[in-house]
Amino acid sequence: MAKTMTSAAPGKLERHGLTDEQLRAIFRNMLMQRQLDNRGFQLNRQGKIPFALGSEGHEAIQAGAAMAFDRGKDVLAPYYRDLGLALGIGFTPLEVMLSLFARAADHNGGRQFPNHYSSRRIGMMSFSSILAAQIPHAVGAAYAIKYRKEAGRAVLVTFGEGTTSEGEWHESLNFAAVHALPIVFLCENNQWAISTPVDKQMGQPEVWKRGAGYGMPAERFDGFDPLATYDVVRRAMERARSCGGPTLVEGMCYRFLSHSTDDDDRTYRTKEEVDRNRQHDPVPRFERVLVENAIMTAADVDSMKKDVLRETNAATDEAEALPYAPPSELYTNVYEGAYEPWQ
Ligand SMILES: Cc1ncc(C[n+]2csc(CCOP(=O)(O)OP(=O)(O)O)c2C)c(N)n1
Repeated sequence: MAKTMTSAAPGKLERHGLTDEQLRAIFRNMLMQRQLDNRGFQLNRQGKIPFALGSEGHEAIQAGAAMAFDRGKDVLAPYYRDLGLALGIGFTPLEVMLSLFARAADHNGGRQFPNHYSSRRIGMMSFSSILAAQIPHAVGAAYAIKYRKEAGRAVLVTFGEGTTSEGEWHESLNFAAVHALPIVFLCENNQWAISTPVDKQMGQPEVWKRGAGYGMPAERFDGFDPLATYDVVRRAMERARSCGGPTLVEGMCYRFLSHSTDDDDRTYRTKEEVDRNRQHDPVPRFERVLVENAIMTAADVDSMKKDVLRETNAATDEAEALPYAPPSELYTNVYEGAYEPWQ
């Protein structure tokens, strides 16, 4: 498969079969991602939550990839920056807030790291903080799908480019290729791994090129363009679902915020570099595409933004008002039975 960089210059609409409604859903996801991201950082600075991660700059790649996911059939093995993928396959803003506030009603009972969701309901495995830990799990799920002959299902696994230096990444790609598993490896290349830039991470800076070494098709695309992302991920998922084997795809994007609320990116990269990349911000860029192609009017965009803010505020207030898990449940699902470590 050839390397492709699909252009999404404002004014040009390559819709890849998506309806107007689906295009608007992608845009709403991108707006919601950004709103929730900013809310997480605000809540952290207000001292209300201990930690938040930003996916700013990943909106297009995640909203586009989520549109290629078949809900109820496919399995998502995400990484910690995948807010938009989670939202795009059916996770709700309230569920996001329950995780950030670590409330008892959270799927993990408020015990996971904030921003680390999971949901059996929508086929989403638990987010991992351990780089690449999700990748052998995803390959295992793909192996199970093949073993049970469940054609029509596939696994989508995601990771940053820094994670491709981990041993599990290489072992997983090799195993998936040998067994022709139904899986898509999606690299969200935001060009930084906390403070490590790509040129200090790898000798071959184009992750997709490693696909050839494992004997699987690979493709690189413009990850600031949700429709180019959709096109590439959809083709790869269809290939996986129809027993065609694994694919490695790499979306080029940029991390606009610090790695998390725990670091300050001004200590390792210049403001000029961030500003330069901001000029290609995928959110206003896709807004222009939709307005110029009469998919939405400026008034529609304005009303959608207000609606997203309203929903974010309501989810924030609702989650904040809910209780933490009671101390008596500290060891629930940690130790079997009534055992308590101090006994
Ligand atoms: C096994 C392991 N090693 C190191 C870390 C610390 N760590 C957390 S995030 C990160 C950078 C990962 O970068 P990348 O995979 O490019 O994803 P990004 O955060 O840029 O989206 C590192 C080194 C970790 N969590 N797990």
